[in-house]
Amino acid sequence: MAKLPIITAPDPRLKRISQPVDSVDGEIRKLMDDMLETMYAAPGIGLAAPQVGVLRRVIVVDVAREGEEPQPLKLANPEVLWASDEEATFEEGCLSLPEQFAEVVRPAKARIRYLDEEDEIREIEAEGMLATCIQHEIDHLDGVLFVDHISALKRNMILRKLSKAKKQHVLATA
Ligand code: GNR
Ligand code: NI
Repeated sequence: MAKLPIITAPDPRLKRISQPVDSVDGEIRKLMDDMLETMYAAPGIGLAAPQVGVLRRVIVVDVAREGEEPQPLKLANPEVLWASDEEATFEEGCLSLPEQFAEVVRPAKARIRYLDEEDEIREIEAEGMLATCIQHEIDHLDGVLFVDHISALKRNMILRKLSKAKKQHVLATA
């Protein structure tokens, strides 16, 4: 396993559409394992392949709390088959938007179809934090960040802050 560097905004790779995998083979399984290691180290509750610079439709998620049994999920080509009319609001963060948080409204429940690490088609119905996290990760595969779901005012505040921080970092490390 290997820990991979996480891309932060602004970066054009975070706005691209990721390509489906043909099948979950050894290479994709290694990517899933490296992404889980990267996610746990961050720490985070989800990670999408484009966040580590790989534009493929692969995500990993584990919403188990500290002290609970880990519940790692590895999903390739995840698709929302159904989303509830009922909505839920969670305070979201993103490893690609470090230290930035905002309340985001999304469908409270969703039925997801995906390929598991054995290349088998599976479906799960998610609710609560798991539903929010999976939707957040699928958004990444379509170049969408949580700030795209909030007001332009809040979005621009966050994106300007990150842009400034990156420029400062470049200057400080030049
Ligand atoms: O670690 C993460 N926490 C989180 C909190 C609320 C809603 C979504 C998330 S996902 C985020 C990790 C991440 O950036 N995944 O893409
Ligand atoms: Ni994210």
